[in-house]
Amino acid sequence: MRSMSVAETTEAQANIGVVGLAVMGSNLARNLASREGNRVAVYNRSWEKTEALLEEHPEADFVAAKDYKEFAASLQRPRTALIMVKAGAATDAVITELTEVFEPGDIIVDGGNALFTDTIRREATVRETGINFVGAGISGGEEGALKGPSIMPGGSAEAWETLGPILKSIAAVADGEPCVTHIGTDGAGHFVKMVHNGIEYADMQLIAEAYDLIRRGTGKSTDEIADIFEEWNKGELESYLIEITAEVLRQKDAKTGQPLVDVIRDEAGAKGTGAWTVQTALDLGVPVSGIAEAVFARSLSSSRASRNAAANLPGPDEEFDVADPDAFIEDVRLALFASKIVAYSQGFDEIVAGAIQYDWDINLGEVARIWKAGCIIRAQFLGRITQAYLDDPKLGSLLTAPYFTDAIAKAQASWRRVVVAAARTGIPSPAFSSSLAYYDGLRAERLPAALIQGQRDFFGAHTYKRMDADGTFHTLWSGDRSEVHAEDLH
Ligand code: NBP
Repeated sequence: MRSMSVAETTEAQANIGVVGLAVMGSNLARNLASREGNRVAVYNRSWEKTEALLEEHPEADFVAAKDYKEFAASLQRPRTALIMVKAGAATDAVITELTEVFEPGDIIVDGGNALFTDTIRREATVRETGINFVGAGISGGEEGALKGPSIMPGGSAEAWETLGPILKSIAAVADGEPCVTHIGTDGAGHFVKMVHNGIEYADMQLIAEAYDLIRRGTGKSTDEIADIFEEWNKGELESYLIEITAEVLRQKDAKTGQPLVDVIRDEAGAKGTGAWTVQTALDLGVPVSGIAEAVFARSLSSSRASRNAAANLPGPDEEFDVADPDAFIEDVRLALFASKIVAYSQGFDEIVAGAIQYDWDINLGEVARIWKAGCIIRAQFLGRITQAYLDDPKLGSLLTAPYFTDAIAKAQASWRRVVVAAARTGIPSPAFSSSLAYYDGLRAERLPAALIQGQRDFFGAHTYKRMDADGTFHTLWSGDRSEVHAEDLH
């Protein structure tokens, strides 16, 4: 169908509009236009991108606007616009423009990677105009945007009524259901998307550690390790990230013929959503150590100057000499699975804490369900999480759900062997080992935190609680008093 500019049309014709036609926006606009019943208004600050989209995709039913006024005029009421611009100041600028041409009842959706606290702020500001504002996390990158992403919208229930069918029409599908659900009010969608990205960091780091241990422990080639990952992808580790890892490992460099992974600099980049997940977890007091280690591991990798300066620091004398490579590889697989369960459990703990803090009613089983397709952490494994919350909606830690308890029970001997082998031979495995430490900390009957409470009370009179009595106590520690007194401060 031929695309039109608004000047050629006489009435509002589009049921959805997209502002921002870079990689994500143009692919989402094409995805929207490809679905029955949708007519898509498109606008980009610079006309070149709009023009390129129209020229390259004459098959799509777009109504192109040259300014915000034309864009608003091309939309049926309630007007619905999806913003896909660079997160931050650009989003605020577009919101300001749209609120000037939209009316009460219309809907502005920010599909960019906004920080959830920005979304909370924006929702409150836009709500005053009577316009609905929805922050929607969208995962899946360029391909997901075109073929079907996983979508995590927040915002009001009223906005969801109009928006729901449109988002369902473009989302990925898992088990016959679209990978989108109304997450909760205001910033809930972007919060959940942020945690999704944090889990993604942990998942990637764990896979990288598994690869490193196998390569250095067994001397297998990248092609052989690709075969191992392909095999793993047929079992409980089945996931998009395991699948693409095999492909990345198999890739040869066009210039040298070497495995591409050996040519790429070992300095991992980051765009910040992993750091947000950890910063937010620190504020909420939720231990997300697997995610934090993954973020820090990227920082360490890109600290080139420090790494150069430390290159000659002494390591262990012990060689990494694996006697039974097949048994070791199976140990690594199980260690990866156990650590992955910990990372997801920590991520869901953060969502629970966020929901309490910000008063969101988030269905955790639904969150796992909409991550089953379209997004980067998509995996069959997520079905187990959905089931765990269906079986027990009040479930505390995911680790206590029978399936996961069982999986870790089966994996833990391997997990411990791998962490010991890595420590003895000096192979960094921060995510494997911190996940194991978290697991042991969580299940410990008694932790050395009692000593920390003693230290705190000693230097700062921070008080402590006793095992054998209610109330808060402070001890008059040493000094010139010969006796130690405890007094109930209440
Ligand atoms: P970019 O993040 O590269 O942003 C480029 C777009 O922002 C262009 O359309 C540009 O218009 C527009 N823009 C800017 Br910059 N400043 C503007 C302003 N003041 N007013 C209006 N428009 C402005 O695009 P992207 O990679 O497609 O990502 C879009 C959003 O989706 C981001 O928030 C991103 O974080 C998120 N996201 C990306 C991915 C991914 O895989 N890339 C995945 C998931 C989410 P111009 O053409 O006139 O310069």
